[in-house]
Amino acid sequence: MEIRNIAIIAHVDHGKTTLMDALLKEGGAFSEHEEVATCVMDSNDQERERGITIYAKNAAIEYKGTKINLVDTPGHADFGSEVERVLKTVDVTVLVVDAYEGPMPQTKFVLKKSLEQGKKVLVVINKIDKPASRPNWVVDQVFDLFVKLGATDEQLDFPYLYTIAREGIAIRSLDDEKKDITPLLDFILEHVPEAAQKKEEAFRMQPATLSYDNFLGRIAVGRVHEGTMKVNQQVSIITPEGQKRTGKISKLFTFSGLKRVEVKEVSAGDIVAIAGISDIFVGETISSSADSEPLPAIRVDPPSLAMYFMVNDSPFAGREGKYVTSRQIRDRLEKELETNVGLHIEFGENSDRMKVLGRGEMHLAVLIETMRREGFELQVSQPEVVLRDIEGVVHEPMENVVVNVPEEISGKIVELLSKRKGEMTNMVTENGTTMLEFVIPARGLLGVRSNFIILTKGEGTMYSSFSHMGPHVGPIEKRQVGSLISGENGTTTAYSLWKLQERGPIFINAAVKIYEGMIIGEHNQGSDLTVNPVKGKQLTNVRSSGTDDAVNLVPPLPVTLEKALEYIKEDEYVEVTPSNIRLRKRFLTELDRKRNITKR
Ligand SMILES: Nc1nc2c(ncn2[C@@H]2O[C@H](COP(=O)(O)OP(=O)(O)OP(=O)(O)O)[C@@H](O)[C@H]2O)c(=O)[nH]1
Ligand SMILES: [Mg+2]
Repeated sequence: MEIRNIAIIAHVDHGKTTLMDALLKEGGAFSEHEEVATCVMDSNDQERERGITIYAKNAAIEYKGTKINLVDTPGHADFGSEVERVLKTVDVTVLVVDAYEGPMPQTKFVLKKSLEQGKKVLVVINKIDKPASRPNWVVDQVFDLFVKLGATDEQLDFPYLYTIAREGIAIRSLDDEKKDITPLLDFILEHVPEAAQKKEEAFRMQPATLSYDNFLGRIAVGRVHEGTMKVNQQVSIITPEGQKRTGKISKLFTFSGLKRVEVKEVSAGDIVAIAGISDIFVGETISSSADSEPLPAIRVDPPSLAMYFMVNDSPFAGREGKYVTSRQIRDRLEKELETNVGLHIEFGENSDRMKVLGRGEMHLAVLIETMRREGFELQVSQPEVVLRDIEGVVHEPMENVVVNVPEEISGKIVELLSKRKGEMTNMVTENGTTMLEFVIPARGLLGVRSNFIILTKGEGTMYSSFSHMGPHVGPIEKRQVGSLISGENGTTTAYSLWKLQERGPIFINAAVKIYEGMIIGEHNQGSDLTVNPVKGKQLTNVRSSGTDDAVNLVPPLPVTLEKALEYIKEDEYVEVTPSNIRLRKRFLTELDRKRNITKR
C-alpha cells in the first residue's frame, strides 16, 4: 500500500490534537458506535489534566487505499526538541495556525525547524469559527513568517486550507460548503509525496522517540529509510560516530488507528516501532548490515534549566512517601533517562543530591509530578538557567515572548518585563488589545508568570519560546516579596493565621501540621519574617463587645507544584510528597539562617 508520512505542528493550543481526532474519525480509527473522547491522542494522565500534549505520538489512518502515518506533536516550548526529532520521520509537515491569533512564538520555532530540514510545509488555518477570526490576515502573517525564516521559493508557495477542527470540518476556500474533514484528506493526498519504498537496499531505521513497556522493555519508534526487516533478525546498531554493536529484534509493530499492531515484517517508507534492543538510543541507526553508513545524527537540544533533586530531610520526611531513599530516587531517575531524551542528570559525589537538567520548568515539573504520583517523596531546589561558555564569554538562553493584554495594563507589563532585562521588539494595539513582543533572558522569565496572572487578572496570554544564546546580561532582580516562615512546630490555628493574613497572602489552612522553617505565606514587605502561626487566642483576652468571635480567614492561596517551583528562592526548597507540596527554608531555624547568610 502507498504510504504518506506527515507531522502536525503548531503553537500550543492551536488545535493539533483536535485535528488528529477529526482525521482519525474519518480515517476509520474507531468502530461505528464507539464513544470517543476529545483529544484521544492525549492519553497520558498529565496530558489530560493539563489539556496539552507532552509526548509526540504516532497514529495511522487509511484513506482512499493509502496509509497516512500521522504524528501529533507537543506545542509547548519545553517539548520543542521532541518536535524536531519526529520531523525526521516524515516528508511533509502540516502547520496549524489559529485563525485569530496567527503565528505565535512556537509557530515560528517549529516552522523554522521544518524549513531547515527542507520539509515541504502545508498550512492549515484552524478555528475559523471564532467570532473574531481573520483567516486572510493570518495567511498573510504566515507568508511573512516564511519569508523571515528564509524559506525557499518552493517552500514559500505553500498550499493552505481552512478548518474547524472541533467540528471536523475543512474547506479549501472560505465560501465552500462546510461538510466534513475530507477536503483536508484529499489535500494531503494531493500535496504529500508517496514515501519512497526502497526495499532492495540494506535495512536502515533511525529511532526518533523512545518509549518503555513493562513487558517489551525499550521501544524505538522511527521511520524505515530503506530495506525490509523481519522479526528475530540479527541487526547492527551503528552510532552516529560509526561505532557498532549487535542486537536482535524481538517484536515489530506498525501503526493502525491509535494502536500499535504487531507485524512479522516492516519495510521502507513506514513508521514503525521496534522492541528487543534494550540499549537503543535516539539517533542511532539500526541496520541489517554492519557495513551500512549511519544515518545523519539527530541533534538533541542541550538542557536549559537545572535543579537539584534531594532526599527529603524536612522534619516530616518519610511520612507520606513510599519511595524516599536516595537509592530509590536515583534508580528512578536512571530509568527516566532511558526514554526522556532531553533530560540529563549529574549524579555527583553526594548521593543525597542529584542535579537534574531539562528543557524548561514544565519539562521538569512533569517529571516531578510523575514521580510524586508513583509514591516518591523528595525535595527540590530553585530552578536555574544553564549558562554556557562560548569562546570565553558566558552566554545565557534568550527567549522570544509574545504577550497579549488589555491595552490599559500594557504599561505595567512593559515595566514588569523591562525590569527583568527584557527588550521590547514590537508593540501593536488593536481593538483594545495590545500585543507586545520581547526578547528576554530565560532567567528573567522564571517566576514571572504568577506576577503576570495577578497583573492581568487572568485576562492576558503570554507565550515564550527559545530564541538564541546571548551574552549574559548581569543580575536580575527576582521577586520583591519575602516569605512568612513558621518559627514553631505545631498545628496552625485560625486565630493566628487571621492575624498574619494582613502581612501577605497565606498558603495554608488552619489546623494544618507545620514545622519550624516551613514557609506558610508571602511577606509583602519584601523581607523574610519569622512568625508564629500556631498561637491560640488567649482566653483572658475578652472582647468588650462580647459578640463576634468568628475569624474571617481569607482562603489560602493554593500552592501547586509549578507555583512552588516559580516561587522559591535560592535558600528555599519545595518538599514534594504524594499528598503534599510544602515550601521550606533550607535552614530551618532563624539562628541557622542568620549564621549561613553568607553561604547561600
Ligand atoms: N473554536 C474552536 N476551538 C477549537 C478548534 N479546534 C480546537 N479547538 C480548541 O482549542 C483547544 C486546544 O486544542 P488542542 O487540540 O488540544 O490543541 P493542541 O494544538 O493539540 O495543543 P498542544 O498539544 O498543547 O500544543 C481545545 O480547547 C479545543 O477544543 C476549532 O476549530 N474552533
Ligand atoms: Mg495537542
